[in-house]
Amino acid sequence: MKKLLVVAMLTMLVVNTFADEKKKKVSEVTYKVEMDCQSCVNKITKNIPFEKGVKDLNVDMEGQTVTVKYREDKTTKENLVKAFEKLDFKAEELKEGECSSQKKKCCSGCKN
Ligand SMILES: [Cu+2]
Repeated sequence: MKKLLVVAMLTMLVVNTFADEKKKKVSEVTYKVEMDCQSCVNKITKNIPFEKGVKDLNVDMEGQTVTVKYREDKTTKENLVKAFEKLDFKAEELKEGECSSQKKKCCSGCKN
């Protein structure tokens, strides 16, 4: 009977650890962001990484996209959009397979 209790406690511990890991999950989101020149890019790379929950940032000026890695327990996609808005950029989530901008060039990398 005691053994069963130990097993039950261990199981709970494992489940708890698992739940914590889930909370710390890092997600990735790509936004369509209109960037005209290097100073636009600089503005983003100098500010967005300091937003709460942001782990990593990748700016693609050619493709007019910004990919952000963020902690799901610290921020949301909506919060990140607001962060872009604060810098006067309109960020729109890029759905998978979708072309990122009006520029035809970018479409070479698209899946459709
Ligand atoms: Cu610019």
